[in-house]
Amino acid sequence: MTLDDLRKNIDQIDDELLELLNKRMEVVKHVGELKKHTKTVIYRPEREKSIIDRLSGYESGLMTRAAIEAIYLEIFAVSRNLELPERIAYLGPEGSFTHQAAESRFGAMSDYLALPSIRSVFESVDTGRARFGVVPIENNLEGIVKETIDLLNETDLKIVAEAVISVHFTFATKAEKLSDITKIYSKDIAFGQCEKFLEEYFGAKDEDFFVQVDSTSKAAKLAAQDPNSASICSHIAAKLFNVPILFDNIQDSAQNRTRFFIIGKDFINQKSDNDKTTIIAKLPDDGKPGTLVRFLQEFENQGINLLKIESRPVREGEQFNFWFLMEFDGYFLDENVQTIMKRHSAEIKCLGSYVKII
Ligand code: PRE
Repeated sequence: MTLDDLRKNIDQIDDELLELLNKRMEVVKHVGELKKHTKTVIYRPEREKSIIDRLSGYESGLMTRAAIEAIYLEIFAVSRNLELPERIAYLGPEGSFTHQAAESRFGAMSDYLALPSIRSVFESVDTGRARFGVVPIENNLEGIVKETIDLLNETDLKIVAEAVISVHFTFATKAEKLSDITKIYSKDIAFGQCEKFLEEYFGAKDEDFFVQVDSTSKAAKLAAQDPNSASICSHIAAKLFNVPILFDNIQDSAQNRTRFFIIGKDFINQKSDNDKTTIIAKLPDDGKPGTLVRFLQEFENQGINLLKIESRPVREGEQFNFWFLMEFDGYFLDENVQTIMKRHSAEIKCLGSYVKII
């Protein structure tokens, strides 16, 4: 077969695909109308997961789970926009890793709003300017993001889903040759995490060769304007500002992962077959020993697997008291979870149950 023949074949399949996608969107429109009547939420992460699980289970052909997921997340994004366009706020700037996390959930087609702080993301969701917000919660090298956990305590927003992004840095430049590069833009921590690469390719350089800027996306933007410069930035930032990627994955450690929360207002997920629940517990401080240990013991008694416990100081009062963010396997309406929730109803705030990714 010639290339022309093969392309004709592809054109024919694409026609069929488009016809099927149009058919799918017709059904989705009906779902949207139904949801409008019943006032139910559009975004259903657990349903999206079950569709991807089902399709990945067929194990036929060349489509891997990752490939199916990548394509379907875009299909879902188009579907949701058809049902009701929903804006997604994230901790910016454009091209940040949080932007990448947002796109990994909501696809490239959604209506995004880049905001300058974690607090402003929470506020935009609280006031309804955005339907969902995306914020970092922890990094496996740096630990918890205090601002996010404190705002989850202060506000009444819920966790809709979690996402995990491996932090990969790329080296992007418009220069033809490495020897043409006179400066490299990046953020301090990115320079720090790519030391081996910089040592290997650039060795000893004057201090002004490495230019620190506020964000890796800004670095990409600057590198786009000067062909004799380069930037260490995220893949998405290099793409966004059209700076060719010369090297990918240049970070010293491959184990750099950040976990994000997708937050929403008045949001309850339906139960899936693999849920995780996050709560905030403020245990009474009666000065007697064992309050925390007895509380934790209840989880074991109910056969609930605890995944995380993070303590934060109570700001008010004279004592150095603590409250806890806790995570465990299970759905908040499960009988064993409810036993604990009811017993401690005044002390527990449930932040949501959602599909477990890690
Ligand atoms: C659909 C779209 C958005 C939801 O997040 C989940 C699934 C889909 O395209 O399949 C349809 C839908 O709205 C639904 O099943 O509730």
